[in-house]
Amino acid sequence: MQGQVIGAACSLAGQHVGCRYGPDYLQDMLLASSRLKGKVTWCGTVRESALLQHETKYDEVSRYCRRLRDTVASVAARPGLPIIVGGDHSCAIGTWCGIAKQCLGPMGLLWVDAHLDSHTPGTSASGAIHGMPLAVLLGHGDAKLLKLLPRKPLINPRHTVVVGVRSYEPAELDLLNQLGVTVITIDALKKNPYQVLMKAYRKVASCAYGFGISIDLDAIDPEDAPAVSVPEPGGIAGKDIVHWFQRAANLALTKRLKALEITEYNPNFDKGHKTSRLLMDIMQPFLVN
Ligand SMILES: [Mn+2]
Repeated sequence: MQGQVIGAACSLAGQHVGCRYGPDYLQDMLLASSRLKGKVTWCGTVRESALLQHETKYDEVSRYCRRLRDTVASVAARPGLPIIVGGDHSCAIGTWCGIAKQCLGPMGLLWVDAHLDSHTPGTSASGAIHGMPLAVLLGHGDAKLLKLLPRKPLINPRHTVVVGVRSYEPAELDLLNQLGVTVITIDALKKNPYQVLMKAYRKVASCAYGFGISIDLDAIDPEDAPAVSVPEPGGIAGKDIVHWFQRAANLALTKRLKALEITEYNPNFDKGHKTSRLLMDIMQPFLVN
């Protein structure tokens, strides 16, 4: 399938401005790549605009996510696989609200991340909105962000799995447990990563309304993916994640895949294109079927 790539050049909800430059950098890399030649089209980049007077961060992030949502929805209405490259992970609110317009009910979501991203304004010490998108998609959080959702919850908790987790606060885990979301910590992957990862994938992909994949690059070990704003040691090995998606992309269930999102790429921290190459390795198997 052809990849229809959208850049989500946002960093306001994160902790490093560098994320904002990820999509421009990746656009050059993707379009120059011989192995992806003819397989991807760059459909444009959604950029942040300046903070208006009296606006809060929630206003601004919701304004940005609304624009991203509408761009993603128009790309998703055309043939091909929408691929969203971020940007801080708050872009997931815009991405999946846009994709949801193609689904008849709450979809499944595979959330690959070192963190749970399930804070609400009441539980977050930092107030960083990139730590909240999964809670919003499940219907919990700031009212301005929730207003963007075409249905609530946007995703089905029974077909939502968070994978690669190793840094979180108890309140986030409580919320996900209460909603029935499956959380797979990095320790649970150690013994037999493929078996656990494929089981997680099937659980998400078996959702009758389709499913999405949202990857925060910090799920991967910083040795293999250094270009992230919040590195957490001891992550999923780069080769394991590539192998996982190579196998998963071949499953018949993958026909239900609505979009792929890869976030938190911060080019300032990359080492010799290590992370951007890995990002292309992750994307590639979904483009040949
Ligand atoms: Mn994240």
